[in-house]
Amino acid sequence: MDDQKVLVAGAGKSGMAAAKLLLSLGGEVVLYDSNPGLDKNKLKERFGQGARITVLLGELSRPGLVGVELAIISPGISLDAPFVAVLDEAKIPIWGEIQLAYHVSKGRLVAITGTNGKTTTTALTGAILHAWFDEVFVTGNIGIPCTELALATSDQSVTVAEVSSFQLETIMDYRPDISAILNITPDHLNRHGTMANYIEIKERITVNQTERDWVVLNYEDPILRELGESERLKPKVFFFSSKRSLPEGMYLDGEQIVYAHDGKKEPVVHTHEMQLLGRHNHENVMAAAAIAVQMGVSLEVIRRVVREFKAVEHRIEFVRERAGVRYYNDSKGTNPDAAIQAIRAMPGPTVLIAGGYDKNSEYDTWVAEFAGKVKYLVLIGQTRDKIAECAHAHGFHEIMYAEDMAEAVRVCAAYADSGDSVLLSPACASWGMFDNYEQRGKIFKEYVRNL
Ligand code: UMA
Repeated sequence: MDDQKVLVAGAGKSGMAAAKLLLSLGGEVVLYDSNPGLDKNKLKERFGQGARITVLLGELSRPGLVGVELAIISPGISLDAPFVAVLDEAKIPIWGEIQLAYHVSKGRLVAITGTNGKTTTTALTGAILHAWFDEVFVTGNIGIPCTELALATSDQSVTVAEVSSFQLETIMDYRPDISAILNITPDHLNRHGTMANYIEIKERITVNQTERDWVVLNYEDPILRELGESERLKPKVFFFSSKRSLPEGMYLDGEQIVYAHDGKKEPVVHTHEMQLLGRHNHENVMAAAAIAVQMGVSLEVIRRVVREFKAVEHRIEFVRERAGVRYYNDSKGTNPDAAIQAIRAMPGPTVLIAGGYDKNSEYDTWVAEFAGKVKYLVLIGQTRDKIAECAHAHGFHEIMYAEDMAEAVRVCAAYADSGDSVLLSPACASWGMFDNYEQRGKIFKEYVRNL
């Protein structure tokens, strides 16, 4: 990498971290962002005086690529973006940001993907491994770019990475020692086009794995069961199940998580001891525990950390109780499937805030979950009409519109009775009204705390 001239596409978190990494390796960087409104000088200043970096904004043309040997692309950028054609034409190879991090990282790698639950599972796996190993890094889609921590890794370290389909789309030889796919349900179809394409990209987490490696898979997800039983898969398979006992693997027996191996059945943890709510969280715990046992962590340590572990921010996060109403922030519920899990996890009648940016999702299965649980639906954002239409078609008519989050929270506080829950779980992305789901969740919490 030293001395190479590399184009880094995207000046967000990933692009900035990738550029810094390349510069510390002795390379030269062309930082490119399609947004012409960014401030070139401010961006350059963030790399310090004399850094070998050029910033290009707006449209990318061939002259800007002179001497460029490699391009590193940020996860949020689709391969259909117009400038990618310019890179292709110039025959410049394109690596994803996680591929660059992999290229320079040392030690063992655990990579976790899935449509939902990956942030919780990554954080929990990181916490368990922290309690066992000296050097553990938790990174990736969870919010810390892999390239930010790559140089800190060592032969002894363990990296736990949350990886999204956006990141997996542009891997080359990325090979985790242990991978996990938690579930695959429709999401990001506006970017990936078809479900078949989305599945293929998610399954790429295993493509470079060998017989020495492991993949942890959800036995109750038909796509993943088929993958686990297929000839094309090279790594060893560890299944977990929330519905049936397995001869080998991790499973839920009533309310007890059990680890079955070598003819033994060992209790891991009882769900009542956990602070994480909902069946989907039991699956996340099983996946994290499965990874940890493969890494040699004792069941005693796994049990202790699982008992102490609290929900990650924005994932069915309890905010406060006011006038007998409990408020939950599930801003990370950015697709219908994630939002279903949140509704199921609610203890009783619920006033739900939903809506946002349209990712071409279908809302039928999510709306079907409302029966007997959701009292009122408060809609915000671009998808308001599409969701309202779908809800009416399913016989759900208790719908209100709010112009912004402030109004949504006010409406909920007015309509919720003591014993009810108010849940922000939008089933949609945040874009259009907010910068990202974190900002949406923080704003919700602020309004709730100020009630
Ligand atoms: N940009 C272009 N051209 C384009 C599109 C975007 O230049 O065609 C530029 C934008 O102008 C912007 C930059 O790219 O300046 C943004 O890059 P990015 O969208 O990759 O955002 P980062 O800040 O680098 O954050 C990314 C992940 N974002 C996405 O995948 C959209 C973060 O995941 C991740 O935490 C971070 O890297 C660190 O690894 C967020 C996310 O929404 C949380 N992920 C999706 C999800 O969880 O569903 C996949």
